[in-house]
Amino acid sequence: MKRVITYGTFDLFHYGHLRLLERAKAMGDYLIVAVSTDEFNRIKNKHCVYPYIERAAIVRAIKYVDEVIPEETWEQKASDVIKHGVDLFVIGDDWQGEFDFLKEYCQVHYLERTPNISSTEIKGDIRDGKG
Ligand code: C2G
Repeated sequence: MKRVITYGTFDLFHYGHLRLLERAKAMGDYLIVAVSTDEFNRIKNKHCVYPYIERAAIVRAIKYVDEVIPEETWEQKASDVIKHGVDLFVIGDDWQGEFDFLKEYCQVHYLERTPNISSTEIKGDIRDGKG
């Protein structure tokens, strides 16, 4: 059974997130998603609309997702890969090259980011009364 892992904030869950998870699952048999905690998002300087408990619940409800774990630090990826017996690390290509160090532990693949959608753009559209 090929085990895949990916990481992200997944705030204001949208089609770009869904396509990432769909493609990540299609590359294996079991998909673990590490969802950034509120504390880690502060480290990432990422302001979220939804708290971790809600973002994790939404991701857990996605049919492509088999397990959700918290992402609390930048440094946890290698130990996660080992602890969870991960074969493949996947993330959007906005991170191209950033996680190549994980090739020591598992396969690494960057998936094309879905254009023209992001949590930031959604917030802006709502603020501007679009849609
Ligand atoms: N994504 C995508 N297309 C979009 C928006 C996001 O494919 N239009 C992907 C991102 O590339 C990422 C995942 O969806 O793989 C989650 O995106 P974010 O919630 O923005 O996650 P990010 O803040 O990039 O956190 O340690 C890694 C970080 O936690 C990643």
